[in-house]
Amino acid sequence: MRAARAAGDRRPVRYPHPALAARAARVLRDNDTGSVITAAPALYPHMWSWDAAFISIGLARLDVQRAIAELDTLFAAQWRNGMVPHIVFTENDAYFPGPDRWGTDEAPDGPRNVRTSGICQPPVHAIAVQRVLEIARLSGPDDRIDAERFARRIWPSLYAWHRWLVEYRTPGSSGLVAIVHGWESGMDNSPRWDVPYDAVQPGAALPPYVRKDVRIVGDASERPTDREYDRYLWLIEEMRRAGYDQRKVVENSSFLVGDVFITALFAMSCDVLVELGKEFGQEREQLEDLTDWAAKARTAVAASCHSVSGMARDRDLRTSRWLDTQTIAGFSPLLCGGAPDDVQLRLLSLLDSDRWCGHPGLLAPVPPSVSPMRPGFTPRQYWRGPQWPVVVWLFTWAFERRGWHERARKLREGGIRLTEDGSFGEYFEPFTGEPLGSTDQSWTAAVVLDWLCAD
Ligand code: 9WN
Repeated sequence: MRAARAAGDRRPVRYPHPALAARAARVLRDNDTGSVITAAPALYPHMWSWDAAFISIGLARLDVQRAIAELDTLFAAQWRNGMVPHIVFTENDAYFPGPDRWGTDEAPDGPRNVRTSGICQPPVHAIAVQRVLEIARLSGPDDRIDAERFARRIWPSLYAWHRWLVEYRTPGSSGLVAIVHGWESGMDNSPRWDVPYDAVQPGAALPPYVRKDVRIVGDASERPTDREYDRYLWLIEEMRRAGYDQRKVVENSSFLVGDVFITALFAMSCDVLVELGKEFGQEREQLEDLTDWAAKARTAVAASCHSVSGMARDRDLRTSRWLDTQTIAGFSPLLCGGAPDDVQLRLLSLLDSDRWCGHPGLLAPVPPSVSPMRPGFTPRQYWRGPQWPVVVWLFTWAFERRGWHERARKLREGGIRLTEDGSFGEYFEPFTGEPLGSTDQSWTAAVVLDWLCAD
């Protein structure tokens, strides 16, 4: 089916849904190296942790075995201490920083047979495993049996990953899961991190480097700045010096921030792991751990809410200061629940208002990464304004789970509206719908496929 030219639309093409689904499937197939689906064809030629989780959900709509293989590949790179690394490197050397810059080969807990980065990304993997299982159950008895075996087999690795986050990444009393690098949040240059990054002072010992991303993305202003990259690389330097010993990393890192969005995802993923664990007969003690971690994470998210706006906040754990920047992460309590009713109502009406999804200029009524009404909103720059389909997917998934079906449906329709130009952009300019960053981004294709198949 061909794309239709839409009269009066700000974009020239809109694909009918069956054609859009076929294109999404083709993106996933084309980005498959045989062993991994790369996050994007040129810009990201490796496996990323949270990308792989979303990709497996889209893959399950096409081929349950392939979805299982993708998650297995990621977890084969899990560190011995439990950490799931943010990048699993392929042989391709078109991405910087590559494995040599990370220097994790000597890390005591690193995996032996594969090269990885030395940090993590948001814990959405349990959510992916459960979703793959749900899809497999609809798909037929063989897929169901395979997915159930897989869920039972991978459960202990998921538990170890969650335990790592509690043991090594929940320092201090805020109860928020902490990150030691903006890349760990997955929202790399979000204004959430501006204040803590100001305190990161790259030393003279920062080895020289040449960025590759800005050569691939034609317009460098869609990417983080060089100033930001200096800081990203300096933090890697600090971790190398700490020998990737997690206690030392957390102790010495000049960037240590309690991430409220990750904390909300962690709470939900713990819930999901409990559900899977009960079904597959995991030990009671571990189920109790997970229930306890979920409750603590929820309490931490609720405690972070601003007394006036209701928005959840990150916390700079180096200075013990709340970070008041209002971004999409402020809606974290709507994902995981746990905030008082009045706060939740305030957040819902804010989300619907013209400051967010109801902004009259938006092409699609889904939340941008930063409110278009805030100073500092930059509609073309990465996590500082554009809309990210994958984040929209998280909201649709969480809202369904909370029983808010009508809200979930509206966001899903908005997500499809945003992406029906068939470009599968990494992120989108909110007013024009122009795809930015990479096109044919695997996780965008995956979430669109999941939305379309759920219709
Ligand atoms: C650094 C792969 C990743 C996503 C992140 C996104 C971007 C990397 C980069 O791409 O980050 O990890 O080089 O910009 O911010 O969320 O996982 O798609």
